Amino acid sequence: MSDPTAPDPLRPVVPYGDTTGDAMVQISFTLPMPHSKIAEGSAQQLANKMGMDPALVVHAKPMGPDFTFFVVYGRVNHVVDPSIVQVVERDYPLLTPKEVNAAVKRSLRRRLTVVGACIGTDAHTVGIDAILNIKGFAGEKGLEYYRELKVVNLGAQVSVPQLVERARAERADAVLVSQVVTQRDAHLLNTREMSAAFRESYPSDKRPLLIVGGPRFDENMAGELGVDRVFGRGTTPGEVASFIAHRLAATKVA
Ligand code: B12
Repeated sequence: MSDPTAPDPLRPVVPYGDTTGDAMVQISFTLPMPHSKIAEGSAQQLANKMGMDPALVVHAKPMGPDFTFFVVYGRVNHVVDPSIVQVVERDYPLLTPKEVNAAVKRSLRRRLTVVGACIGTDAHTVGIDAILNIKGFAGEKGLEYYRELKVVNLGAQVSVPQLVERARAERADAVLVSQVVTQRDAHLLNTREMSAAFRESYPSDKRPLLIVGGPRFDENMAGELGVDRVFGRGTTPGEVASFIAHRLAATKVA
């Protein structure tokens, strides 16, 4: 039974700094200015303009001759309302590898092929490897461990045409794409290019499941990006395998 004296987790809150309800936060940023008192004053001004009052520069470090990194501590005057926050909740059950294998076997009667890659110029392979490689992540084995999954990991800096071509050659059931670099919205542009290419290259009922992941994606953006699911930071292989089993096994059986 839930504790009737426990605070409502969806009640409005302010940040906690030193004491409950003090609304103190700490932010960090870099200004393109050499370190000086004027630079510190400028950092304080920025924090004030962002709604921090008082704002205290607690750390300033020159980053080369022309830049300074700041940490500013201060009070904000905003209250957050968790009851109106929208998040993507997991809407499928978490399965064990054994259960995923059984679901694939039952519904497809063959192994399910997963093709994965980092696309564009992105060379950050640790994330996709955490999901695909047998050694896995956070104590969970990666998709290569699953007997009924065939994993083709194309590695880094794969172009969209190369990815589509390989997905077709492998008859991929699911395509997993990683995007870690977000400079100039590269992750969004590359993902849109990728999903458009798959839509162009496949009839809608034959297209593989498109899954994208990376630490700075907003999981709410799947529709906007033209993919079936977005996974953010801290994703584990089991979550991804369960999603694939849930979506593919469900559609093939239906
Ligand atoms: C290791 C690293 C590198 C290594 C990469 C080695 C490799 N083989 O991957 C090297 C040294 C090559 C590198 C290079 C660069 N890097 Co770097 N790098 C990092 C670092 C320190 C760690 C990334 C990492 O491995 N995380 C661990 C993994 C497990 O986490 P993850 O990627 O988030 O993955 C998880 C989830 O996001 C999710 N996930 C990820 N992908 C997918 C895909 C699918 C399908 C699914 C379901 C889930 C999923 O699941 C994973 C497990 O939970 C980060 C900073 C940081 N602390 O994050 C910077 C960082 C990503 N790098 C950065 C930059 C700028 C670069 C360079 C441009 C630097 C330069 N000037 O040369 C180059 C770019 C190279 C290139 N062409 O891409 C910036 C990116 C900034 C931005 N806004 O885009 C970061 C954030 C550092 C920083 N703070 O500035 N980097």
